[in-house]
Amino acid sequence: TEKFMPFVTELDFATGKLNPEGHVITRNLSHMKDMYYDQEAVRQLLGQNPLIYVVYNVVVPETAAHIQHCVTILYPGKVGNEYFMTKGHYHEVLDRAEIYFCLKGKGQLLMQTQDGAFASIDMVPGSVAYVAPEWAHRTVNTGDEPFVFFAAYPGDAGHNYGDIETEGFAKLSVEQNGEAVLVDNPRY
Ligand code: M6P
Ligand code: ZN
Repeated sequence: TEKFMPFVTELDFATGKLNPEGHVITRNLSHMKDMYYDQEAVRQLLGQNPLIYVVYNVVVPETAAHIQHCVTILYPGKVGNEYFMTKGHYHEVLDRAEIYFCLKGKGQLLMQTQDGAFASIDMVPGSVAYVAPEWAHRTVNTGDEPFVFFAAYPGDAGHNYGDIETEGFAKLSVEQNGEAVLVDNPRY
């Protein structure tokens, strides 16, 4: 069999973009409108349909031998009081872990398990967070500039959005008096 050849991707620290860009995923509000709590605020913003985040994925085979890696640029903003966030997911192969490395901006990494545990980690440039096996993960931009982080995870992990699309996370990250706070998600 042919050897898979080593290669490099350049990450621009100023913008977070990869070169080559790889597989690019863009998510606007319309792609995740049911995931925000304040549905009246969603309706008001949908005309404008803001870009919430972009993921640049280095393309490697989706097998356990490989390591998927990507950069996410999560833009600043809110839907009502709730900060812009990623959809969040469990891994399809549930016990696959992940590493998040914050390069720019600031945010929160929200995590939860199927048996009801919840955890959050504040991310600033230099924070290297370990998403342990079996924990769902979502990021939130709590700052006023793009929150940029690099992620790496086993090639066969996959993404399972199912549980999260319907119930969300146990906590919402909202602005209260200029501060980011976690409150119970009434829909959870
Ligand atoms: C990180 C990684 C990716 C993920 C992306 C966006 O970069 O965890 O695998 O796709 O965040 O998150 P989501 O897929 O939950 O929208
Ligand atoms: Zn993941």
